[in-house]
Amino acid sequence: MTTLSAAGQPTDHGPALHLAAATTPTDAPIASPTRPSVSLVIPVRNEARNVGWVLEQIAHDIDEIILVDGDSTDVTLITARHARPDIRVIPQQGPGKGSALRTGFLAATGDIIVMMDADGSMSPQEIRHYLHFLNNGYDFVKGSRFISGGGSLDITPFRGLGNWFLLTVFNTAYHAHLTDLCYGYCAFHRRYLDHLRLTATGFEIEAEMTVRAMQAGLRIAEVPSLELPRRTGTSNLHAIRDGIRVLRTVLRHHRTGLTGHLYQAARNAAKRPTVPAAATA
Ligand SMILES: Nc1nc2c(ncn2[C@@H]2O[C@H](COP(=O)(O)OP(=O)(O)O)[C@@H](O)[C@H]2O)c(=O)[nH]1
Ligand SMILES: [Mg+2]
Repeated sequence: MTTLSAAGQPTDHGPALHLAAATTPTDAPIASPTRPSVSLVIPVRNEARNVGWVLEQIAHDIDEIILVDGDSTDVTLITARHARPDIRVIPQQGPGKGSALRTGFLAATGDIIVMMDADGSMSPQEIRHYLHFLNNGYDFVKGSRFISGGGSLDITPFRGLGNWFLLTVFNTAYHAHLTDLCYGYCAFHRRYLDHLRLTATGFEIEAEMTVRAMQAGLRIAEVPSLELPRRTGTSNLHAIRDGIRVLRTVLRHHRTGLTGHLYQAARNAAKRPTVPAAATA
């Protein structure tokens, strides 16, 4: 894994399995010989008062904007289409933000997929930083609010503590040196979507993506991101319920080292089916 320091200097912490593949002729951008095409996936649920502000700032060199709707009951979709008539709107398959993102990823056609929220907490101007690193050898780029140059005006102290705890568990379990875990601003090459093997349905999707990217040996970069306050409305996240889901996700996939083997042994023991009484007769 490779992360970037605040100064943008790479520091290697592990194997970089996919760099060679990224330079093969078969991976050349389809849309243009010079620039890979970009799909932006935005999960949206009742963000009528925020989504227009977000869409109006998206640069026109983003090739495709996919809004994945979670049964919004307000005028989110009307507002969105008014702001950007060229957006694609698709309904999410399954419940939760995770299902919405997975629906959007499958529908995306760009060489690169960027995901961001619709509540105004993420600035579309930062997209170019993610693209810069993807266009220069990295496979998976995640925003971080906790490296120099980043920050959050949205996170509560309680959620900050939870994120720190979950990040510590993650870094310990996977021998990683990341600085943020539960943050939904992220980008990756679409050719790695299958490697991520995503199954999460809720807010734990972001942690699952990071875990899977680590396990697949993708070159990971973190870029500083400033999380702005949600413009209006309230968060859909429940800190304790969703925090537990993130913890379970991080531990479920942990298979290396003594702790990973112990954890999987305990899981398997707990899952072992009991033999029905009739079958033993
Ligand atoms: N499609 C869809 N979008 C969702 C769902 N839950 C949240 N979102 C969107 O995901 C983004 C982040 O949600 P938010 O409530 O702000 O969570 P927070 O940023 O973690 O506090 C926003 O754009 C929401 O509209 C969902 O169930 N379905
Ligand atoms: Mg938010």
